[in-house]
Amino acid sequence: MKNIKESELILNPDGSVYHLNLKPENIANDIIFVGDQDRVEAITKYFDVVEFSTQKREFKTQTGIYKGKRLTVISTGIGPDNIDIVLNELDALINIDLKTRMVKPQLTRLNIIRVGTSGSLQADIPVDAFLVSAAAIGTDNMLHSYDSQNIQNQSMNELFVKHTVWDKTKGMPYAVEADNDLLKKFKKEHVFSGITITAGGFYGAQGRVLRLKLSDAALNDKIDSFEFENLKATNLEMETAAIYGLSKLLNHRAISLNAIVANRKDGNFSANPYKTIDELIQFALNTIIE
Ligand code: R1P
Ligand code: URA
Repeated sequence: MKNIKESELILNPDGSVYHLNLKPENIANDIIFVGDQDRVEAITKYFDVVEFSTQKREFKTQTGIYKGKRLTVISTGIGPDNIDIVLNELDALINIDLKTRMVKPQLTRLNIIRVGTSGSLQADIPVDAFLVSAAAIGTDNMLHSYDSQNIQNQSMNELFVKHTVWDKTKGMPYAVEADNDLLKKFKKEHVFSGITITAGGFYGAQGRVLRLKLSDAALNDKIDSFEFENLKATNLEMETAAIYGLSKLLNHRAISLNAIVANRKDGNFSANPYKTIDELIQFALNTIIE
């Protein structure tokens, strides 16, 4: 095996990975992903102790102990392109020897828990609900840079393309499932579950019209009625499919928890999204330590 060149795995002068500014000892094996950098402290304020903090660009990281368990919280910023950076650099921190630049013979698995916000596609999944993504379909193309056909659910891909009469000039959607053990753990009675659609944008890519005409104005209505093996397409956000896809490829476990802040069917937005997010944070933390 050859070592990885400096141009491919870039390290900062202090030996930390390029974008995240982290060294291997700075992270726990259980990592919470959030989009918003201010949400990192909204989580770690519940920790017994915070042992490490850093920030570079939108990537803010804190590691500490919650009720005896070591956890890392990291903000990814918005979108699947950032997930490409975060997951590759986290994996490098634990599975590549940064001194020899060789992949380690013994690989370590991370548990990744996304705590994010999302828009519901279903009238019966109201604002302020919690939702766990049993699977995700990425419409953003990020995963297609990798040899990933084997980890995609091809039957779900095909049905989604057929059902939505997908415009192939946009690139192909990719369907990936959640980690089964984490899904069982987080799928409580009060938590909705379904297929999350991950978009590469917030406005046009999620069917929002302000001043611009959409290329397919009926797309959200077609997505709403999509079902695969008793799972409905439930919500739209911007990271889950990328997290599920790269985690499967790198052999990490991932689950995505969503605070529903918008309902695209009835046009409502949560009256107090920060309260809902705080409740989801507490649910996530207490379920992680179960
Ligand atoms: C868009 O407002 C952002 O909110 C959602 C989307 O996935 C996107 O990142 O997640 P976060 O609240 O975690 O950022
Ligand atoms: N985040 C999204 O990406 N979409 C929504 O509708 C709400 C939050």
